[in-house]
Amino acid sequence: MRHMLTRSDGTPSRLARPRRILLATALAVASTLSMTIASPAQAQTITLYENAGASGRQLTLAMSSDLSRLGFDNITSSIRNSGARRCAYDLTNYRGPYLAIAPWQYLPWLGSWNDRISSIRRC
Ligand SMILES: [Ca+2]
Repeated sequence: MRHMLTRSDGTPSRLARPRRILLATALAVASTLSMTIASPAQAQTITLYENAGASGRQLTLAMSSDLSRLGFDNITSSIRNSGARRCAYDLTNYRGPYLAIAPWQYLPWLGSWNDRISSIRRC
């Protein structure tokens, strides 16, 4: 197809340029749309990571969760919150001291809260 739009001297014909611009515009619109659609879904989740810097095993939660039931008790080392404020509790069933996590906050290392979180919910 591209050969048909190329002159004998190898330069693109006048038809080729508008088509390329149209394609670029379509890609830009598609990219904008996918970002717009993705944001509301992500806004409801928080992801816990086994290791620092958002690495190792991970668990993404959309609702209040007791981590002992999910095999993720006392192992979280970093957190990426993709949504509303949440509280991470030292004990099961949302008890004990808690760590407040701001909306959209990324915590690459939990410091004194490393390997402590046992339950988490919006607060
Ligand atoms: Ca704990």
